[in-house]
Amino acid sequence: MMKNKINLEKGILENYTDIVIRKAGDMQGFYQDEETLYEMIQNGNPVIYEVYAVVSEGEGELCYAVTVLHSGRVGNEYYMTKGHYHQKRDRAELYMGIRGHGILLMENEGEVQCKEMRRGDILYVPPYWAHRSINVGNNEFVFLSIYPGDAGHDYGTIVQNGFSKIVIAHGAEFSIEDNPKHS
Ligand code: M6P
Ligand code: ZN
Repeated sequence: MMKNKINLEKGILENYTDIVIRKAGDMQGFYQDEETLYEMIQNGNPVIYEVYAVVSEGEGELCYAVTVLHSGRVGNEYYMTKGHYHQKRDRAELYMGIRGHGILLMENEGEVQCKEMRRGDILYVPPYWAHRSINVGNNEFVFLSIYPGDAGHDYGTIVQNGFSKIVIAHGAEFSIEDNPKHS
């Protein structure tokens, strides 16, 4: 697939090779409020985010994806992606905001970076940094990501330790706080 198109208004990638839909039930172990998450799973198991990707695996290749992160909360924590390190830790990634208002939370050896992302913002995830996106807005948060074909996703470390910070809603505002479950 040499040519492709994103509908920038809708944030839809026209031709994708892979789709991942993550519902509340796929997010167990990632949120603080396990009880509320469980209730959500019982009451319709809503979609948290969708990833439309063009995947070219292998060294030297590039993959890219449009992620549609829905607006919502699990307790007072915003809808977010699982977050991951790259299996090959020295692989970087590039993000560009398409629609909505989000945060890119990054972490490496106890150091945390937190960047807001809106339409047109370009954010660089350096090698070795774990990354998670969080929708702090009232509409869908949509962004493009580009990453090496051999990067791979390591979710295990995040499931085990979490990120050291969490993003919490206080009315219409958000705040970044220490993760009490972080180990
Ligand atoms: C971005 C990229 C993808 C990733 C997706 C969802 O589009 O980083 O590689 O799969 O976000 O994030 P996660 O895999 O952490 O759920
Ligand atoms: Zn990545």
